[in-house]
Amino acid sequence: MDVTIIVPTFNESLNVEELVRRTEQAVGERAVELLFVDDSTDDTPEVIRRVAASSRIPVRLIHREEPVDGLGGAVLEGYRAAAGRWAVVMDGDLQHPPEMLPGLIDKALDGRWDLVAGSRFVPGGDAEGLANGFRVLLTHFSTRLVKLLFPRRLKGSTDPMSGFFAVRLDRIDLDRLHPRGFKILLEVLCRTPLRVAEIPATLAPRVAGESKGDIKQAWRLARQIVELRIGRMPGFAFIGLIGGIANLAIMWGLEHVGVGYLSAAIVAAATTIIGNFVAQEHFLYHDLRAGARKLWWRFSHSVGFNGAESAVRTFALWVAVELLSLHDRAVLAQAALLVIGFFLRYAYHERVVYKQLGQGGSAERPGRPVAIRPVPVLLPDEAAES
Ligand SMILES: Nc1nc2c(ncn2[C@@H]2O[C@H](COP(=O)(O)OP(=O)(O)OP(=O)(O)O)[C@@H](O)[C@H]2O)c(=O)[nH]1
Ligand SMILES: [Mg+2]
Repeated sequence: MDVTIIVPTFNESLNVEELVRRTEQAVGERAVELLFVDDSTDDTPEVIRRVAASSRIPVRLIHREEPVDGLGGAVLEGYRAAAGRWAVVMDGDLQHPPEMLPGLIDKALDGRWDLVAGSRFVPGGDAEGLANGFRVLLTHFSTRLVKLLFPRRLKGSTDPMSGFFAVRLDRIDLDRLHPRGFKILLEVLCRTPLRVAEIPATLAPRVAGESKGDIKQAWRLARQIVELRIGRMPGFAFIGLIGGIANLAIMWGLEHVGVGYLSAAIVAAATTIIGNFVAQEHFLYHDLRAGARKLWWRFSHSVGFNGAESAVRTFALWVAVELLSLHDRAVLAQAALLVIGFFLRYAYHERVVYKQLGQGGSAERPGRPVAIRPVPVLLPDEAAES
């Protein structure tokens, strides 16, 4: 199977039949399957089963009785169950005309790309189907914003919020995608270095059925962008804070039993530096350990950088206070230096200590094997029975 076309559906019973017919027509002899991931509360699953019975291409259905993580969760579920090497995501309300499929699939299969996205903002593309003025504004604003926030990863994309795209499944790590982010393309692009191409895409007006809430979508997008951009920073800050408190507690305890203050400070520092590292390894970067350098390397670089940072910070404080005569602002200077030090340490751990080897040149990067979730094809007999 070359391509799995994943169609997330939420109450799209009026659109399913036309979608399957037009998809069959459009894809011709290409080796594709259709996979509906359905969270509907109406009769959409029954309609899918009925239409599948007479479909020329294989149609499969995952109906989620307890949908988790909405649209994003549905697409991830589709990725996990896809039989194709490539997966296309296409809306179930015919806003993405299935006639665009051949262009997308053929470009995907020409072997030069890891991801091919339909863009509304290249010549030949068209976003006329955005439901209202608010949507138009939101789309343009958020596209600008994410391009500003992720200049490197989104360099090759003019429409990172598009919902119509194809990705090579062995190039992405499904465990690293956060399904809560409902703009899955943005999620994929920001988390993985990929060779990206675009084709012009049309966003047609919704054919039938209801449009989903606007404000809620804007809110979810905002949360997704924050999560993508600052990622593990809150966790990093939390571990640092706990470490700071532990440091003081240890020093206080040691002094209490008669240890000199310098020895107490050294023991406290050594203990918290090691404690911080252990906490980072176990709670914050546990998913990145396997792809990063060896344990001793991570340890020595983490501890080495933290040690160097605090030495440089102390020196900088001395420079600020003594040479710039900030005697009455020493605490303020220390606060500013701590903030700068925090960002430097965070960046160093993200970029160096837990850098994923094999990222950068995506061509040779072996993706993780994807556990295929078996979902039976809706064969004519079976569909007729149910
Ligand atoms: N499985 C699943 N599909 C969803 C969910 N929310 C939306 N969808 C489907 O995802 C596709 C895109 O959603 P739409 O509601 O069309 O989103 P939109 O195109 O931004 O907005 P409108 O068309 O104006 O509603 C459609 O096929 C929906 O049926 C969900 O929670 N679960
Ligand atoms: Mg739609």
